Amino acid sequence: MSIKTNFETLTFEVENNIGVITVNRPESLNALSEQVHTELNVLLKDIMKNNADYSVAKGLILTGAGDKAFIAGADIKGMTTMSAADAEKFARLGQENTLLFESLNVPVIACVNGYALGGGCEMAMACDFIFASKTAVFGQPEVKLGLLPGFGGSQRLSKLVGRNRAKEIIYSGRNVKIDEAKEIGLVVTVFENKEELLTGAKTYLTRMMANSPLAIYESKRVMNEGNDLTVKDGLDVEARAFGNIFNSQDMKEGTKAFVEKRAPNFLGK
Ligand code: DAK
Repeated sequence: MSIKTNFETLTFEVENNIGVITVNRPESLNALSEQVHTELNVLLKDIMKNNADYSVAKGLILTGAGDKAFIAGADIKGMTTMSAADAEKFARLGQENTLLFESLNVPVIACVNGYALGGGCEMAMACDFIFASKTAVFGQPEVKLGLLPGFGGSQRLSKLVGRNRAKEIIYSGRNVKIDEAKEIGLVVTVFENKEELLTGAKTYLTRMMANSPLAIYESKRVMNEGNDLTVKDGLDVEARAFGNIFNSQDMKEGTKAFVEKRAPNFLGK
């Protein structure tokens, strides 16, 4: 694997084809400084470049170091000295990272333990879905700081939980605890504690790996693309992808294995 893994604010470890990205600033509750976004940008682009054949990972996890937080937001201290030009650069970098998570060819699960506030909630929502422990607390408290969500929260929260609920959460800046987060569909699965959360996400990804990585990626691509389209245009994207996948080895292998009553051996191409 020829990808950079030695960062100051992140760790990246791969085991059994599952890559775990950990934001590693526990002393600041993993707040997103410019350095975190810069390093994340390098890592995500590296994964994109090297993972076309799924040799780096077939699934990814995004999480935060320590017991208290996933990510407690953008680094508020860093923002106090930012010029407007710095802020724009910071916003573009953060937004690009959320788009990179959505473009990666493998599923990305946000594993949220503790606070996922502001930019932290936004990074979690850019992943394919969110697993959380019972201590997870979500929120978009930007209005309390005279800001508004700047890494896509104003768009993605509405799509996940509905526009009215999203407005209510953003205007109030209030915390959303785990029971509510599960009830409104922000969180898919809840685990007892951080250890069970990470083990559970890895078990989930391992089971998923029996399926065709290419078919999973195409499903992800079509669903993300369709998010910005009318149903009619989205159906067109789906039909084209459905036709294209008939050229893949995985489709031939999957259907053949079914007929031959055996487990398929997918290659991701
Ligand atoms: N930034 C920097 N440091 C933070 C931080 C943050 N977001 N959150 C916590 N910390 C630091 C604390 O300052 C403290 O450090 P020391 O003061 O001890 O050096 C350490 O982490 C431990 O935090 P606390 O002592 O406060 O711990 P508590 O358990 O008492 O409280 C808390 C935990 C999460 C309730 C509290 O820390 C808190 O309210 N944190 C801030 C949460 C927040 O408001 N997050 C949203 C940030 S706004 C942009 C794009 C996006 C954004 C901005 C701009 N562009 C377009 C330019 C996004 C904005 C946000 O995310």
